[in-house]
Amino acid sequence: MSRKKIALIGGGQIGSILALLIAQKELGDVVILDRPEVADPMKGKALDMMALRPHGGYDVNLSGTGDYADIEGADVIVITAGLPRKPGMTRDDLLEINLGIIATVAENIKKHAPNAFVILTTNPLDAMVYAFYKQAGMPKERVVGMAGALDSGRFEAFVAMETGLSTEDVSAIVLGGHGPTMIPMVRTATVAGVPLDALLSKEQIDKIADRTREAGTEVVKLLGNGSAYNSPAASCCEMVEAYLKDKKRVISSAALCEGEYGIDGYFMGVPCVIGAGGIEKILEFELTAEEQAMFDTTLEAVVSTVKETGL
Ligand code: TXD
Repeated sequence: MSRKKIALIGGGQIGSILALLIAQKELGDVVILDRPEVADPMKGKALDMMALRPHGGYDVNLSGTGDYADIEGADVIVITAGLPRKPGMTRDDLLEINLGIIATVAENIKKHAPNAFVILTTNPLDAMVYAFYKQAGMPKERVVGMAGALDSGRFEAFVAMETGLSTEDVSAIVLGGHGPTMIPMVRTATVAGVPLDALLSKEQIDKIADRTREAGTEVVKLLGNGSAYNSPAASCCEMVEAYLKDKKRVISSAALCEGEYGIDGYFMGVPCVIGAGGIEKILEFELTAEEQAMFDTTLEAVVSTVKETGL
Protein backbone atom coordinates (compact mmCIF):
# COMPACT_ATOMS: atom_id res chain seq x y z
CA MET A 1 0.00 0.00 0.00
CA SER A 2 1.55 3.29 -1.05
CA ARG A 3 1.30 6.47 0.94
CA LYS A 4 -0.83 9.40 -0.08
CA LYS A 5 0.97 12.29 -1.76
CA ILE A 6 0.38 15.79 -0.47
CA ALA A 7 1.76 18.73 -2.42
CA LEU A 8 2.16 22.13 -0.82
CA ILE A 9 2.31 24.94 -3.37
CA GLY A 10 4.17 27.63 -1.44
CA GLY A 11 6.71 26.73 1.18
CA GLY A 12 6.68 29.95 3.17
CA GLN A 13 5.42 30.41 6.70
CA ILE A 14 2.18 28.42 6.44
CA GLY A 15 3.63 25.83 4.02
CA SER A 16 6.54 25.03 6.34
CA ILE A 17 4.47 24.55 9.48
CA LEU A 18 1.89 22.59 7.53
CA ALA A 19 4.57 20.23 6.19
CA LEU A 20 5.61 19.47 9.74
CA LEU A 21 2.04 18.98 11.00
CA ILE A 22 1.21 16.64 8.11
CA ALA A 23 4.39 14.65 8.71
CA GLN A 24 3.73 14.38 12.45
CA LYS A 25 0.28 12.98 11.71
CA GLU A 26 1.72 10.75 8.98
CA LEU A 27 -1.02 11.79 6.58
CA GLY A 28 1.23 11.16 3.57
CA ASP A 29 4.46 12.03 1.79
CA VAL A 30 4.93 15.77 1.42
CA VAL A 31 6.28 17.69 -1.57
CA ILE A 32 6.96 21.37 -0.90
CA LEU A 33 6.96 23.38 -4.12
CA ASP A 34 7.92 27.03 -4.38
CA ARG A 35 9.36 29.37 -7.01
CA PRO A 36 12.28 27.78 -8.94
CA GLU A 37 14.62 30.47 -7.52
CA VAL A 38 14.05 29.11 -4.04
CA ALA A 39 14.12 25.39 -4.87
CA ASP A 40 17.28 24.92 -2.80
CA PRO A 41 15.87 26.51 0.37
CA MET A 42 12.81 24.25 -0.08
CA LYS A 43 15.07 21.20 -0.37
CA GLY A 44 16.85 22.40 2.75
CA LYS A 45 13.59 22.73 4.70
CA ALA A 46 12.51 19.26 3.61
CA LEU A 47 15.87 17.73 4.48
CA ASP A 48 15.77 19.37 7.90
CA MET A 49 12.34 17.80 8.50
CA MET A 50 13.63 14.43 7.26
CA ALA A 51 16.32 14.71 9.92
CA LEU A 52 13.64 15.46 12.51
CA ARG A 53 12.05 12.06 11.91
CA PRO A 54 14.05 10.11 14.48
CA HIS A 55 12.89 12.64 17.11
CA GLY A 56 9.37 13.09 15.73
CA GLY A 57 8.42 9.46 15.40
CA TYR A 58 7.19 9.64 11.82
CA ASP A 59 8.30 7.89 8.65
CA VAL A 60 6.78 9.85 5.77
CA ASN A 61 9.05 11.42 3.18
CA LEU A 62 9.43 15.13 2.63
CA SER A 63 11.00 16.76 -0.40
CA GLY A 64 11.43 20.28 -1.73
CA THR A 65 11.24 21.42 -5.35
CA GLY A 66 10.73 24.23 -7.80
CA ASP A 67 9.45 21.92 -10.53
CA TYR A 68 5.77 21.14 -11.02
CA ALA A 69 6.63 17.72 -12.50
CA ASP A 70 7.28 16.65 -8.90
CA ILE A 71 3.65 17.12 -7.84
CA GLU A 72 2.51 14.58 -10.47
CA GLY A 73 -0.47 12.59 -9.26
CA ALA A 74 -0.78 14.34 -5.88
CA ASP A 75 -3.86 13.31 -3.87
CA VAL A 76 -4.14 16.57 -1.96
CA ILE A 77 -2.77 20.02 -2.75
CA VAL A 78 -2.66 22.98 -0.41
CA ILE A 79 -1.97 26.31 -2.08
CA THR A 80 -0.40 29.04 0.04
CA ALA A 81 1.60 30.60 -2.80
CA GLY A 82 1.32 34.35 -2.89
CA LEU A 83 2.18 37.40 -0.90
CA PRO A 84 0.93 37.82 2.66
CA ARG A 85 -0.24 41.12 4.18
CA LYS A 86 2.04 43.72 5.69
CA PRO A 87 0.81 46.13 8.39
CA GLY A 88 -1.62 48.64 6.92
CA MET A 89 -2.59 46.39 4.01
CA THR A 90 -6.03 44.87 3.58
CA ARG A 91 -6.46 41.40 2.15
CA ASP A 92 -7.84 42.99 -1.02
CA ASP A 93 -4.59 44.92 -1.59
CA LEU A 94 -3.03 41.57 -2.53
CA LEU A 95 -5.52 40.84 -5.30
CA GLU A 96 -3.66 41.70 -8.47
CA ILE A 97 -0.33 40.06 -7.72
CA ASN A 98 -1.81 36.92 -6.19
CA LEU A 99 -4.24 36.57 -9.09
CA GLY A 100 -1.30 36.14 -11.47
CA ILE A 101 0.28 33.55 -9.19
CA ILE A 102 -2.96 31.57 -8.87
CA ALA A 103 -3.36 31.48 -12.67
CA THR A 104 0.02 29.75 -13.04
CA VAL A 105 -0.71 27.39 -10.16
CA ALA A 106 -4.11 26.45 -11.66
CA GLU A 107 -2.59 25.71 -15.04
CA ASN A 108 0.03 23.42 -13.50
CA ILE A 109 -2.37 21.56 -11.22
CA LYS A 110 -4.66 20.95 -14.18
CA LYS A 111 -1.69 19.42 -15.99
CA HIS A 112 -0.03 17.43 -13.20
CA ALA A 113 -2.64 16.59 -10.57
CA PRO A 114 -6.16 17.06 -11.93
CA ASN A 115 -7.61 14.50 -9.50
CA ALA A 116 -6.37 16.18 -6.32
CA PHE A 117 -8.48 17.68 -3.55
CA VAL A 118 -7.34 21.30 -3.58
CA ILE A 119 -7.37 23.58 -0.55
CA LEU A 120 -6.49 27.21 -1.15
CA THR A 121 -5.42 29.78 1.45
CA THR A 122 -4.03 32.64 -0.64
CA ASN A 123 -5.63 36.02 0.07
CA PRO A 124 -7.96 37.62 -0.78
CA LEU A 125 -9.30 34.15 -0.17
CA ASP A 126 -12.84 34.36 -1.53
CA ALA A 127 -11.63 35.81 -4.84
CA MET A 128 -8.58 33.54 -5.16
CA VAL A 129 -10.54 30.33 -4.69
CA TYR A 130 -13.05 31.57 -7.28
CA ALA A 131 -10.23 32.42 -9.71
CA PHE A 132 -8.61 29.03 -9.18
CA TYR A 133 -11.90 27.21 -9.75
CA LYS A 134 -12.60 29.13 -12.96
CA GLN A 135 -9.14 28.43 -14.34
CA ALA A 136 -8.44 24.87 -13.17
CA GLY A 137 -11.70 23.41 -14.46
CA MET A 138 -11.96 20.94 -11.58
CA PRO A 139 -15.26 19.81 -10.00
CA LYS A 140 -16.59 22.02 -7.20
CA GLU A 141 -16.36 19.14 -4.68
CA ARG A 142 -12.57 19.21 -4.97
CA VAL A 143 -11.89 22.95 -4.74
CA VAL A 144 -12.22 24.71 -1.40
CA GLY A 145 -10.93 27.77 0.39
CA MET A 146 -9.55 27.59 3.92
CA ALA A 147 -10.70 30.49 6.07
CA GLY A 148 -13.72 29.43 8.09
CA ALA A 149 -11.73 26.75 9.90
CA LEU A 150 -9.27 29.39 11.04
CA ASP A 151 -11.86 32.07 11.82
CA SER A 152 -14.01 29.56 13.75
CA GLY A 153 -10.92 28.40 15.65
CA ARG A 154 -10.12 31.98 16.60
CA PHE A 155 -13.70 32.50 17.78
CA GLU A 156 -13.47 29.31 19.87
CA ALA A 157 -10.10 30.30 21.28
CA PHE A 158 -11.42 33.71 22.38
CA VAL A 159 -14.48 32.11 24.02
CA ALA A 160 -12.19 29.74 25.91
CA MET A 161 -9.92 32.61 26.96
CA GLU A 162 -12.84 34.76 28.18
CA THR A 163 -14.67 31.97 30.05
CA GLY A 164 -11.53 30.24 31.32
CA LEU A 165 -13.02 26.95 30.07
CA SER A 166 -11.44 24.28 27.89
CA THR A 167 -11.17 24.93 24.15
CA GLU A 168 -12.12 21.28 23.73
CA ASP A 169 -15.64 22.05 24.89
CA VAL A 170 -16.20 25.17 22.82
CA SER A 171 -18.11 24.67 19.60
CA ALA A 172 -18.56 27.73 17.43
CA ILE A 173 -18.64 28.57 13.75
CA VAL A 174 -17.86 31.61 11.66
CA LEU A 175 -19.68 31.97 8.34
CA GLY A 176 -19.32 34.33 5.39
CA GLY A 177 -16.39 35.90 3.62
CA HIS A 178 -12.83 35.99 4.94
CA GLY A 179 -12.69 39.65 5.91
CA PRO A 180 -14.20 42.13 8.35
CA THR A 181 -17.74 41.18 7.24
CA MET A 182 -17.38 37.57 8.44
CA ILE A 183 -20.12 36.36 10.80
CA PRO A 184 -19.17 34.80 14.15
CA MET A 185 -22.36 32.85 14.85
CA VAL A 186 -22.98 33.86 18.44
CA ARG A 187 -26.47 32.34 18.60
CA THR A 188 -25.29 28.80 17.88
CA ALA A 189 -22.02 28.90 19.87
CA THR A 190 -21.88 26.77 23.00
CA VAL A 191 -19.51 25.44 25.64
CA ALA A 192 -20.46 21.76 25.89
CA GLY A 193 -23.99 22.64 24.85
CA VAL A 194 -24.33 25.57 27.27
CA PRO A 195 -25.24 28.71 25.27
CA LEU A 196 -22.76 31.59 25.40
CA ASP A 197 -25.23 34.05 26.88
CA ALA A 198 -25.50 31.84 29.97
CA LEU A 199 -21.76 32.25 30.53
CA LEU A 200 -20.86 35.73 29.33
CA SER A 201 -22.43 39.17 29.27
CA LYS A 202 -23.60 40.76 26.04
CA GLU A 203 -20.63 43.15 26.20
CA GLN A 204 -18.18 40.27 26.56
CA ILE A 205 -19.79 38.37 23.68
CA ASP A 206 -19.77 41.45 21.42
CA LYS A 207 -16.10 42.01 22.22
CA ILE A 208 -15.26 38.41 21.31
CA ALA A 209 -17.16 38.68 18.01
CA ASP A 210 -15.35 41.93 17.14
CA ARG A 211 -11.98 40.49 18.06
CA THR A 212 -12.69 37.42 15.91
CA ARG A 213 -13.44 39.60 12.88
CA GLU A 214 -10.18 41.48 13.36
CA ALA A 215 -8.01 38.63 14.67
CA GLY A 216 -5.96 38.33 11.48
CA THR A 217 -5.27 42.06 11.47
CA GLU A 218 -4.37 42.00 15.17
CA VAL A 219 -1.71 39.36 14.45
CA VAL A 220 -0.44 41.18 11.34
CA LYS A 221 0.05 44.36 13.40
CA LEU A 222 1.89 42.55 16.19
CA LEU A 223 4.13 40.48 13.92
CA GLY A 224 5.11 43.52 11.89
CA ASN A 225 6.10 41.35 8.95
CA GLY A 226 3.73 38.79 7.48
CA SER A 227 0.52 37.27 8.76
CA ALA A 228 -0.56 34.45 11.06
CA TYR A 229 0.83 31.05 10.12
CA ASN A 230 0.61 28.51 12.96
CA SER A 231 -3.16 28.50 13.30
CA PRO A 232 -3.74 28.70 9.51
CA ALA A 233 -1.43 25.70 9.02
CA ALA A 234 -3.27 23.73 11.70
CA SER A 235 -6.60 24.64 10.08
CA CYS A 236 -5.40 23.38 6.68
CA CYS A 237 -4.12 20.21 8.30
CA GLU A 238 -7.55 19.56 9.81
CA MET A 239 -9.12 19.78 6.35
CA VAL A 240 -6.47 17.53 4.76
CA GLU A 241 -7.04 14.95 7.48
CA ALA A 242 -10.85 15.12 7.15
CA TYR A 243 -10.52 14.34 3.43
CA LEU A 244 -7.89 11.61 3.60
CA LYS A 245 -9.51 9.84 6.54
CA ASP A 246 -13.06 10.31 5.21
CA LYS A 247 -14.01 11.79 8.56
CA LYS A 248 -17.16 13.67 7.52
CA ARG A 249 -16.02 16.60 9.64
CA VAL A 250 -18.21 19.69 9.56
CA ILE A 251 -15.83 22.56 8.89
CA SER A 252 -16.70 26.07 7.84
CA SER A 253 -15.02 26.43 4.44
CA ALA A 254 -15.29 28.58 1.35
CA ALA A 255 -17.28 26.30 -0.95
CA LEU A 256 -19.01 27.00 -4.24
CA CYS A 257 -22.64 27.69 -3.42
CA GLU A 258 -25.19 26.94 -6.07
CA GLY A 259 -28.43 27.88 -4.38
CA GLU A 260 -27.34 27.19 -0.79
CA TYR A 261 -28.06 30.12 1.51
CA GLY A 262 -29.53 31.87 -1.55
CA ILE A 263 -26.07 32.28 -3.10
CA ASP A 264 -25.49 31.34 -6.70
CA GLY A 265 -22.05 30.97 -8.22
CA TYR A 266 -19.82 32.30 -5.45
CA PHE A 267 -17.52 30.69 -2.92
CA MET A 268 -18.70 31.51 0.57
CA GLY A 269 -17.83 30.38 4.08
CA VAL A 270 -20.53 27.83 4.92
CA PRO A 271 -20.64 24.65 7.06
CA CYS A 272 -19.21 21.90 4.83
CA VAL A 273 -19.09 18.14 5.31
CA ILE A 274 -15.55 17.09 4.35
CA GLY A 275 -14.91 13.41 3.61
CA ALA A 276 -13.46 11.20 0.89
CA GLY A 277 -15.75 12.89 -1.64
CA GLY A 278 -14.21 16.28 -0.85
CA ILE A 279 -16.89 18.85 -0.10
CA GLU A 280 -19.62 16.25 0.19
CA LYS A 281 -22.38 18.52 1.36
CA ILE A 282 -23.15 22.05 2.52
CA LEU A 283 -25.26 22.03 5.67
CA GLU A 284 -27.98 24.64 5.63
CA PHE A 285 -29.94 26.08 8.54
CA GLU A 286 -32.29 28.97 8.97
CA LEU A 287 -30.79 32.33 9.83
CA THR A 288 -32.51 35.00 11.90
CA ALA A 289 -33.33 38.29 10.19
CA GLU A 290 -30.29 39.88 11.83
CA GLU A 291 -27.98 37.07 10.72
CA GLN A 292 -29.45 37.18 7.21
CA ALA A 293 -28.71 40.90 7.04
CA MET A 294 -25.08 40.17 7.98
CA PHE A 295 -25.01 37.42 5.36
CA ASP A 296 -26.23 39.86 2.70
CA THR A 297 -23.46 42.29 3.67
CA THR A 298 -20.74 39.64 3.55
CA LEU A 299 -22.02 38.37 0.19
CA GLU A 300 -21.85 41.91 -1.21
CA ALA A 301 -18.23 42.16 -0.08
CA VAL A 302 -17.34 38.80 -1.65
CA VAL A 303 -19.10 39.63 -4.92
CA SER A 304 -17.31 42.95 -5.18
CA THR A 305 -13.83 41.38 -4.66
CA VAL A 306 -14.62 38.57 -7.08
CA LYS A 307 -15.72 41.12 -9.71
CA GLU A 308 -12.28 42.73 -9.46
CA THR A 309 -10.73 39.51 -10.77
CA GLY A 310 -12.48 40.11 -14.08
CA LEU A 311 -13.20 36.37 -14.37
O1 TXD B 1 -7.31 32.07 6.43
C1 TXD B 1 -6.60 32.26 5.48
N1 TXD B 1 -7.02 31.92 4.28
C2 TXD B 1 -5.26 32.85 5.61
C3 TXD B 1 -4.57 33.17 4.40
C4 TXD B 1 -4.63 33.05 6.86
C5 TXD B 1 -3.35 33.54 6.90
C6 TXD B 1 -2.59 33.86 5.70
N2 TXD B 1 -3.33 33.80 4.52
C7 TXD B 1 -2.68 33.97 3.21
O2 TXD B 1 -1.95 32.77 2.88
C8 TXD B 1 -1.65 35.06 3.11
O3 TXD B 1 -2.26 36.33 2.97
C9 TXD B 1 -0.89 34.62 1.89
O4 TXD B 1 -1.58 35.03 0.71
C10 TXD B 1 -0.90 33.09 1.97
C11 TXD B 1 0.41 32.47 2.44
O5 TXD B 1 0.80 33.01 3.68
P1 TXD B 1 2.27 32.75 4.27
O6 TXD B 1 2.33 33.43 5.58
O7 TXD B 1 2.64 31.33 4.15
O8 TXD B 1 3.13 33.61 3.22
P2 TXD B 1 4.69 33.46 2.88
O9 TXD B 1 5.48 33.05 4.05
O10 TXD B 1 5.08 34.71 2.16
O11 TXD B 1 4.70 32.24 1.85
C12 TXD B 1 4.21 32.36 0.55
C13 TXD B 1 5.11 31.54 -0.31
C14 TXD B 1 6.56 32.08 -0.40
O12 TXD B 1 7.47 31.07 0.01
C15 TXD B 1 6.70 32.47 -1.85
O13 TXD B 1 8.03 32.27 -2.36
C16 TXD B 1 5.71 31.52 -2.49
O14 TXD B 1 4.60 31.55 -1.65
N3 TXD B 1 5.36 31.92 -3.84
C17 TXD B 1 5.19 31.00 -4.83
N4 TXD B 1 5.26 29.66 -4.82
C18 TXD B 1 5.06 29.03 -5.99
N5 TXD B 1 4.80 29.69 -7.14
C19 TXD B 1 4.72 31.04 -7.19
N6 TXD B 1 4.44 31.68 -8.32
C20 TXD B 1 4.91 31.75 -5.98
N7 TXD B 1 4.91 33.07 -5.66
C21 TXD B 1 5.18 33.15 -4.35
